[in-house]
Amino acid sequence: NSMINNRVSIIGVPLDLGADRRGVDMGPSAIRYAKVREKLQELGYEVDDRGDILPTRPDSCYVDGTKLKYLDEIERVNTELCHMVAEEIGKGCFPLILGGDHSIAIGTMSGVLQHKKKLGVLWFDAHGDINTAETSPTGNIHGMPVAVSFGIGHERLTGVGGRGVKLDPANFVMIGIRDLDPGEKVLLKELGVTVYTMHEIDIMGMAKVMEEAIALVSDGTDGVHVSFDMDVMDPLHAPGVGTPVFGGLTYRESHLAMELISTANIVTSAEFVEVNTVLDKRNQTARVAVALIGSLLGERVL
Ligand code: 5AB
Ligand code: MN
Ligand code: MN
Ligand code: MN
Repeated sequence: NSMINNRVSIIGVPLDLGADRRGVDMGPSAIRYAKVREKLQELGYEVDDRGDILPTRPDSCYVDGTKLKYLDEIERVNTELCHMVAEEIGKGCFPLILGGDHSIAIGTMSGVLQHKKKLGVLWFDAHGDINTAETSPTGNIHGMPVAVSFGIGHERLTGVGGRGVKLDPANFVMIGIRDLDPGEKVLLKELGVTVYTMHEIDIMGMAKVMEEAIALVSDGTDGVHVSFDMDVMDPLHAPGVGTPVFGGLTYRESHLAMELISTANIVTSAEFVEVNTVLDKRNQTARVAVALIGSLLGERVL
């Protein structure tokens, strides 16, 4: 794998404020318990576990005037994450971020953008995560990172990592989507984001979907980020998620997607988020995450 260098830096972000629900804060611990470091070492990587970026826990839910929950702390954690991701890439390491709720994608992507000005993104999720304060039914920031990455949303979120460098919707692809809020549908169409919902995956098959998706994110880009929300999988395979939606990816479909990305040699950073240990069964979801990380970074049966 020539695009991926052989050094991986693990960064844990035990943040759950973006989901306004306990449980995903233990995601990084659960994924480490499922032996992510050992898996990467087996694959021949030199692994540096940078530990966790620790959020403080406000004892009451601070709500911004625009109804965003825990804006202060989410901005602070993401700013720190942005710097750390940029630093690791600067050292020549592949950043692997363990969540935590999906609001951490704000920090991850802005950090990667410091180095890769034309970044492609493969967004695996049951949800669109493209709400704004105006369209969000919950005020939860984990439903907003995609909008923020396009420069749309609260200025304290779009400002993480500096204004100006934002993602191009033409190189942003969503896979596995099956639950969108009304405002999200409007924005996705307006921006022209390519969305492979479960319907397209059923009809085309995952191999064809990934062939097209990989072409879109690697066209004229200087890097590709994989953002993997565990709720993209069917709750049967990944029960430990905060917002489960029926009709998701099977174990094999998700692995096939990771294997094809790996074979294409395009990925330059990745994050696995939304593992909720409180709702999980014997750490199953964290173990699935580690298996997927293996496939994404080159593991094969033979
Ligand atoms: B996740 C919902 N659209 O905005 C909202 O898990 C759910 O990161 C967001 O994909 C789910 O609150 C966020 C209803
Ligand atoms: Mn998500
Ligand atoms: Mn989701
Ligand atoms: Mn979720």
